[in-house]
Amino acid sequence: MGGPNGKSGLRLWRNARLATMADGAAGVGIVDKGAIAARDGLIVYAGPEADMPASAGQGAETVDCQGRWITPGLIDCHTHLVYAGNRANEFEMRLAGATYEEVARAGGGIVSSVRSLRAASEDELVAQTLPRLDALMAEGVTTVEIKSGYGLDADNEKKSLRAARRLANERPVTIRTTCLAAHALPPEGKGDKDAFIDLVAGTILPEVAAEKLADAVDGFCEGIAFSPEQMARVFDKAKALGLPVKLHADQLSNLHGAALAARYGALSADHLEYTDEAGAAAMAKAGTVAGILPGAYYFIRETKKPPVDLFRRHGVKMAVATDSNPGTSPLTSLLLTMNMAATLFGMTVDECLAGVTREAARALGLLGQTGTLEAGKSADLAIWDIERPAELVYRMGFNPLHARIWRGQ
Ligand code: DI6
Ligand code: FE
Repeated sequence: MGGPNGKSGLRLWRNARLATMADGAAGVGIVDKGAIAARDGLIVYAGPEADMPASAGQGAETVDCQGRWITPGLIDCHTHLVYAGNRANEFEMRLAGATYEEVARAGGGIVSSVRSLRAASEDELVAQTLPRLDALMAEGVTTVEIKSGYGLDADNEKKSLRAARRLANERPVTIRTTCLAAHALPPEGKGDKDAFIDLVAGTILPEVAAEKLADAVDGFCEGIAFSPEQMARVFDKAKALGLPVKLHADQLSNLHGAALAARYGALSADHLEYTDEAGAAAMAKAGTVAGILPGAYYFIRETKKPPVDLFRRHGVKMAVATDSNPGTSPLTSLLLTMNMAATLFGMTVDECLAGVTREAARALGLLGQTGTLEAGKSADLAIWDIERPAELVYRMGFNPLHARIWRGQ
């Protein structure tokens, strides 16, 4: 035995049941009497304990999992986790009969979160976001994507992205940041969306890229936000800056956002309630992942469901994420999100589990590093007190996490 975490950095989890989620494995890739060995935070072996090469476990600090299940650490690939304040007041207005649009006209909506975020310091943003991040991590989440989009000017967009990056110093978790400057027109935009897109492409994105604050660029393509032509200008700039793109597409109407995202080789197109067959076919061809977000559908009581069957038929990969945000999805449970994806959209248990592991990693361009239990990947693990993987999707509001491992620790 080495010392804590082994002098050699070797760790071994044995006597476990694995859901490896490996691409191409049947179902969730079950290994009944499994073991995982890691060296310096990377998996060196994941598979049947009986087949493990002796060298993989020699001298390792060993954990007997007593038959517990191990899945890859969960990945929330679409969140707006960094914001200030909340919008519980708007929730009450909507309960009293107001629509999302009426609330926005009364000075609420995204713009109210913009006011709050601009008034908050970077330290305050970090402090206000940590409890939400902790809630996700308490359920075995090891990677979180976080978007800006409540700053809507260069300084405040950069402040949000810096706050998001700082969370990775505060907690053992992988953070990926996305610049969503093209989220809404800020109050000072005075109705001129094209001029704001000039600002996004001409100033905000170049400054964000120069300071390496974002791993990707996102936008909100919708009647109440930006047109496909405006989004294309944002994407052209992102490509020129070497940043991958993704899109909030077809959430409230079909502007053919899915096809637009596919044309730009987007990592993912998300929401997709109104996506048509041509959109699904284009996404399949481009390898663009569908981001399924049942939290927003539930919270704003949408009735149009994303065409999960079309995605299956065309072979579009599906990720599942919380879309955690103060306006349409104040949700910080990826386990409950899986339950919603199954109950509301008819996704299978295997699809839900893949959606918060392998496919979420793919949606972030991180499939080479995490998202499955395979040699060469980061030892990001969730160890569960369950009898079968379906329990992770079946429960509502119960957390069976036993332990969470990030990069072998
Ligand atoms: N789609 C959404 O549902 C959220 N953003 C987006 O692009 C709404 C965010 C909010 O209301 O604060
Ligand atoms: Fe979103």
